[in-house]
Order: sequence, then structure tokens, then C-alpha cells
Amino acid sequence: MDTKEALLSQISEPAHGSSNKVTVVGVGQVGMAAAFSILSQGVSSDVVLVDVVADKLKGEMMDLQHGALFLKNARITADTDYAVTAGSKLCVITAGVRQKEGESRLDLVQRNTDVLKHIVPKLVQYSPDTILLVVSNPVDILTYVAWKLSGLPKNRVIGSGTNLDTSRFRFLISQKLGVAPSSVHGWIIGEHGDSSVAIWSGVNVAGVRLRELNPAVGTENDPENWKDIHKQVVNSAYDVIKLKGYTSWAIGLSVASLASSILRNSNNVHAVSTYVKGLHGLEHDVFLSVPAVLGAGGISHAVSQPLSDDERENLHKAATLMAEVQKGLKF
Ligand code: 6V0
Repeated sequence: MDTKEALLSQISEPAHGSSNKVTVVGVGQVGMAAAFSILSQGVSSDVVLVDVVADKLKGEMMDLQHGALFLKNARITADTDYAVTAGSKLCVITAGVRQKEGESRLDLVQRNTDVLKHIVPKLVQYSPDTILLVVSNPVDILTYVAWKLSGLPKNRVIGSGTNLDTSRFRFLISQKLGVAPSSVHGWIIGEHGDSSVAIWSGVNVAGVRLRELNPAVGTENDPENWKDIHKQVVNSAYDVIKLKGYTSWAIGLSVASLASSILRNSNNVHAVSTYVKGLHGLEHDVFLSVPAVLGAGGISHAVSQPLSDDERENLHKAATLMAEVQKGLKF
């Protein structure tokens, strides 16, 4: 009898598997920030990492495992073989190349489409009931690509979209007002990128719309220049990449908030990238962000948000741009 047998008398076969298994593909800056946020907030107790670079993957796994004691004893595994991902409730895709200084998100499109071709079929093979959450850029187009490659219903293929842009927007407004970001309500929809649309018509604190107090809020004619906040949101990634080389913490936290809504079936409303044909009169086969209800089945509803004429027009322009880029894709 070895020490383990002397210590532990078996009563029954230990149960395997978990109800909240999350796979993160890509252990770069974004994947690790997402994994760390998910683990440290107790969103999942079963996190699997996958990457093509075996040493780095093992190193990241070990580093997290060594903190398992402080992470409510979460199970952390990793492999280059997708068999390890079997039975995932949620698969987060952060693999691929990122923007270099001055490069736009759309510049990455074909390279990251090729990366997704390797990843998506394997994830679906091992976890046919999973929800896919695409984070790699350009996220709206890659969410469309993942949807096509996966064969999954559209409610189960989601892009992290403008959940991050919305957080940046609410933070910047909160700074200007001296009110917490969670008490500032406002939405960025459309493309996660240069053509995102700020819904100034709805920005409010405690139900008081800023437009009721200053009808020029968010327009060119506003002496207080609130519009500059949206410019800062659009430039955020470029600014951070120029300063530190990549963005990680905010997107990691944003992914954890989406994972939490899905795994806890909480029906929180997030701005995420979803199939928008038919919403707001959109006719293209594209994914863009709108406020959507997130739960265990993925997206159950899109919120019918009233838009001003220029907001609607800008959303339509983004849809046309996405459709144009998609036309040139090989996959
Ligand atoms: P990174 O730090 O270069 O990490 C990318 C990782 O992907 C590396 O570890 C690679 O080894 C791995 N990888 C590459 N190909 C494969 C493959 N076929 N299978 C598995 N793993 C692979 O990049 P970083 O983590 O900074 O960014 C990752 C992606 O997230 C980029 O496309 C970014 O543009 C995108 N971001 C998206 C954001 C959003 O809001 N949607 C925000 C920030 C970054």
C-alpha cells in the first residue's frame, strides 16, 4: 500500500468533468489576460489553454497552476492537442497576429482567417455544444468567418465586439463627470474599430440623458466637445499599442465579463458582435455589435435600440465596409 492508499480509502470513483469548462486558444497577451481574469474572478474553475508554441504554452500553464491555491483550486490544463478541450462550455479564440504600430485591425484579416481555419473545426469537433467567443482581430469579420467554419447556429458564435469600446467610453465619460463607470450608461455599437458608432442619443446617468441637458452632446457643434471622447475610444488601441506594444488587461477583463454572463446564464446585456442582418434595416450578411442579452445559450435577444438618423447611417456604412472586406476573403 503506498502513501496515497494509506491516506485515502476510496468510497466511489471520483467524478470527472465540470459544468463551466472554458478553453482559451492563444496564450499571448490577450489570451493570458483573459484566462487570468476568468480564473481570478472565479468565473470558471476549469480552464484549458491551447497554442501552437508548446514551450510557451507549458510555461504559461505551470505559472498559473502554481497559483491554483489562490484561485479557489481551479483546474488548469494545457495542450497543443485539441482533445484536451473536449466538453468546453465556452471556447475563447485569441490566437493570431496582432496590430503593429500604425496597422489597422482590418490589415490582419487574411492572416487571421487562415489561423481560424486550423482552430475552429477542431474546437467544434471536441465540443459540439460549445459557444465560440472570438476575440482575434478584425473581430467582427473573424466572427463571421468562425460562424461559417463552425456550422454552429448564430446565437452560439459571438464576437467580443464593442464590449471593450463601451467600457472605454463609459470610463472616459466617468472621468469627465466624476461618476463611477458603472453609473454612466452609454453604448458603442457597430464595428470594433475605426468605424464604431457612439450612441450619444442614449448616454445617461440615472436615466437623465445628457442630450436633454445639452442637445449638442456628441455633435460637431458642441462647445464642450464631448465628441472627442469617442475619438479617444477609437484611438485607444493605437495609443496603448504605441506605449506598451499591445493591449491586454481591459480586453481580458471584458472577456471575463462575457464569460461570466454565459456560464452563469445571467442574461446581462453586452455590446457584442452578432449576426445583424434584419436589425436596424441592415441587409448585409455581417456581424456587428449591438446590445445583446447573453446567457447559457449564447445570444438570446438583441436590444431594439432607438438610433438617430446619423447613428443608423454610420451603422449601415460599417456593415457595407464589413461586407466589402468579406468578399475578398479566401477560406
Ligand atoms: P500575441 O501576444 O502575439 O499572441 C497570439 C498567440 O496566438 C501566440 O501565443 C501564438 O502562438 C498563438 N497562435 C498563433 N497561431 C495559432 C494557432 N494556429 N493556434 C493556436 N494558437 C496560435 O497577440 P495578442 O494576444 O496581443 O493578440 C491576439 C489577438 O487579439 C490579435 O488578433 C489582436 O489584434 C486581438 N485583440 C483583440 C481585441 C478585441 O477587443 N477584440 C483587443 C486586443 C487584441
